[in-house]
Amino acid sequence: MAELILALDVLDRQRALEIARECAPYIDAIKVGYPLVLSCGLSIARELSVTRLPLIADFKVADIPNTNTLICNQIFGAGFSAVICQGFTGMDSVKACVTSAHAHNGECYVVAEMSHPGGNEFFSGGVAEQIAGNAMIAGADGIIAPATRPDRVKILRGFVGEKKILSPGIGTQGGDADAVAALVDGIIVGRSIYDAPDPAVAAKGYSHVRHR
Ligand code: OMP
Repeated sequence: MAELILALDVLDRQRALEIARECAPYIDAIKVGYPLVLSCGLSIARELSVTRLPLIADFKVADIPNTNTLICNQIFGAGFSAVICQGFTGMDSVKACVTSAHAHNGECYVVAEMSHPGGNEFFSGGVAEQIAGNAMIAGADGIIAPATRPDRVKILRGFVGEKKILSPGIGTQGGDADAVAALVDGIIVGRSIYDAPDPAVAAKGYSHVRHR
């Protein structure tokens, strides 16, 4: 059984709220990133809270520890329940995000390997494995691993054990929800839901992964 996480990468506030409301019965969390926040501001988190769903801030935080702390404190202060950070910045930077998350009763997920074709250009030869292992030592709640490469998800599972794997790259990027859902704790779906003629119908179409 995997959670279904909607990546709400739309730019218009009303459209975002409408899609979130309509899809809410079929999803477990909403992921918000730079596109929506740069367009509407951090206050979009409070507006989305009407859905009563966990809100994941996907800012792929990747700075020195002090700056990461300042960023994450803003994120959780705005009402988000989880943050996504990069792991290549090193253990101290990841720990800063984890510490902020846990101080706010939130969660921190670390990108181990990205889903797009360039995602393993530099992250090869064991780098993703090391990032996943370090994320666990830093106390992270889980990692992000690519639905476009289920074989890599299986390998990365060996480094995170029972901790969560959230997996983007389903649908538009080519990943198959059914091939990945059994391997992970959450699938992240954006365009295949929000760009569909009826996003709620599209979300419902993926929601069988929640009852496996
Ligand atoms: P779609 O390709 O439209 O389904 O969107 C995928 C979402 O997951 C987007 O918000 C991406 O920014 C995000 N994402 C990836 O696609 N690949 C990754 O490796 C990591 C992320 C992420 O961290 O969420």
